Amino acid sequence: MKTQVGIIGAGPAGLVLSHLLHRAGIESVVLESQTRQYIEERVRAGVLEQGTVDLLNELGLGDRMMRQGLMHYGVELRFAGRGHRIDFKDLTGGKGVMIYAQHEVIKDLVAARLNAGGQIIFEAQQVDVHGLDSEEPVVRFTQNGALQELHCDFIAGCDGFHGVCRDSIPSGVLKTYEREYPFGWLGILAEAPPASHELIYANHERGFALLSMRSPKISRLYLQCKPDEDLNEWPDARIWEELHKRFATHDGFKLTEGPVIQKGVTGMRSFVVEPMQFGRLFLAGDSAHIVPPTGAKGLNLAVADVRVLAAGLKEFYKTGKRELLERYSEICLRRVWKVQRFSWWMTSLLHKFTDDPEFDRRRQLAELDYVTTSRAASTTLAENYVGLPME
Ligand code: FAS
Ligand code: PHB
Repeated sequence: MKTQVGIIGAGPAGLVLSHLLHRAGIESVVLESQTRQYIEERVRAGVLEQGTVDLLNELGLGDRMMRQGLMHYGVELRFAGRGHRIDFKDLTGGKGVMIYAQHEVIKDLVAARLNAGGQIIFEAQQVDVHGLDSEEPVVRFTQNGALQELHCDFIAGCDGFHGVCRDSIPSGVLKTYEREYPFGWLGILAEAPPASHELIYANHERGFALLSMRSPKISRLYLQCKPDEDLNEWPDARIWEELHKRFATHDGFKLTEGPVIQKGVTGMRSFVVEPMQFGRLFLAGDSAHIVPPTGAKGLNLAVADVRVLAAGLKEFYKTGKRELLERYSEICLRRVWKVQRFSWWMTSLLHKFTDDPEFDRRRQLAELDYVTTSRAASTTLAENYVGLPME
């Protein structure tokens, strides 16, 4: 098999890239190790920045999102028993975020790509890459037990944190930056109408909690837990009891309960590799960086990376020039580190650090008080949350 760009991974990064390349008249083949059903049902992110929403609409992929998604123009920060709204519309000149589940985005992207005659090879096993520093890199994989080779001009490593592409770069080339957090998130999906029409980020002495949603009937709730929390110790009743405590307010806020249809624990880390390219291999999304989900940035940063990569590939195929491709890492990493900073800051502002002395707890509350009473400080949060402008 031969194509121009071999894309490994059918997550937000790989699929958006395949659409951007298609629009630029550049061929690509997407290789995905899982089944179509698996990736279309995998519960992950839920918040799309204004820029991601605009790009999906620009690509003609946003119809269902605009019909079924929930546009939000603010969030609530809750602490010391009181809620404080951050008004995105007022603070960012009208921008907002779209609440639309990642797996719904994946469904839309896969369907549109296949309807346009695009090639997505599901259940591609034993994927590995060769000749990254040659003019014609090769992706080898097995499909139904048969060995296949995909010859391409470039490889996009969109295979997530646990993929093969990052590790295929020779040792010594990449520099890794990492921070592990001493907690995780226990997340549930519940058939319960969300108790608030906007997201609530709660800082509580018992730990962080987040009220999010997927639809007017489905709530998505998270609470801070141990990184290796044992779900068996969390029957639904205990989860609801803890959530009630962490969202409690002086004016009697009531959380709506309902059947829990999915629950899981995710660890929290900040991770970046530099550079994000080696020879003809370009890393994008979680294969190059991970952010803690407190800033709701993971999916959006993956999309931001492939916008830069697509522009570089378009310049190369149209003009033969490689300037943008050579600056790919530099351009992406400027945004990656700003988003890392914001995600770390939201995580530090809202979570309980057990080993922190009382001083830090009071400092956290003072920062929350400042962020929710200073226009300058709340503007900083708002402009980062809705998404910083693309370079
Ligand atoms: P992805 O991981 O989405 O996609 C990579 C794809 O590559 C996958 O489909 C995988 O199956 C495939 N793949 C892997 N290895 C392969 C191989 N060897 N060969 C072929 N294919 C291979 N972000 C938020 O903003 N908010 C959230 O609430 C949130 N929740 C999350 C919850 C969880 C459990 C996780 C893990 C992440 C969450 N994230 C969240 C972050 C998430 O949204 C990611 O940032 C986003 O999926 C990144 O997209 P990709 O880089 O495309 O990687
Ligand atoms: C979600 O809806 O899953 C979600 C929302 C906001 C976050 C993280 C996750 O910060």
